[in-house]
Amino acid sequence: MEKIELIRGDITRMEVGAVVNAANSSLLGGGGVDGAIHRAGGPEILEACKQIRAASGKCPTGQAVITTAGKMPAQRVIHTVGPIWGQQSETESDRLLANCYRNSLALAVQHKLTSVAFPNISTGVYGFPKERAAKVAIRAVTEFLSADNSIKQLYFVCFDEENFNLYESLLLKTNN
Ligand code: AR6
Repeated sequence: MEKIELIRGDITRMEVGAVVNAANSSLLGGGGVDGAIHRAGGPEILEACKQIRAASGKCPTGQAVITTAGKMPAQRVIHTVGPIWGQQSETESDRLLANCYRNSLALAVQHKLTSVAFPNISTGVYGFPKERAAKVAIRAVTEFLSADNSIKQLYFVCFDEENFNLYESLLLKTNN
């Protein structure tokens, strides 16, 4: 799938329509990529998240919401909440993680954003096995992109080497 590109690095530097954040259901920030995004984008992002909280409450697992990207080069941030590994069955975890990718892409389409950068949702603090998560992510976005023409470029931005290597070999397989 030539619309998918693999990158090793920091997602906060991506010049894209939307950077996806691996948030928690409070939407009020945290560590990992969430902390990095709030630091890089500045307080405007938290302000926008607080407004969403006030209007709509917590964000359920698998769902996504959109805010400003503050000072980051991206246009918007899409905050999605990945499943915590061990809190539900393995198949339910897969389904919820796939929902994160699908719902984030659907929100990007709704907002006419044509490029999206994803971190490796749930594979940090939330403990989702990395290879399993990569397979779910690749399948979910590939299915979405084959049915959609508006997203032109999708980036998997891997921060750690293990995820980068996994995606590299799995994406090679899906291309051959
Ligand atoms: N750019 C890209 N990826 C990153 C960056 C970065 N700057 N920093 C970390 N990662 P995690 P989760 C990768 O723990 O497992 C937060 O506290 C990291 O290597 O950020 O979904 C939230 O508030 C890992 O592969 O998210 C939630 O409470 C991936 O991002 C909770 O953590 C995801 O790791 C969510 O846990």
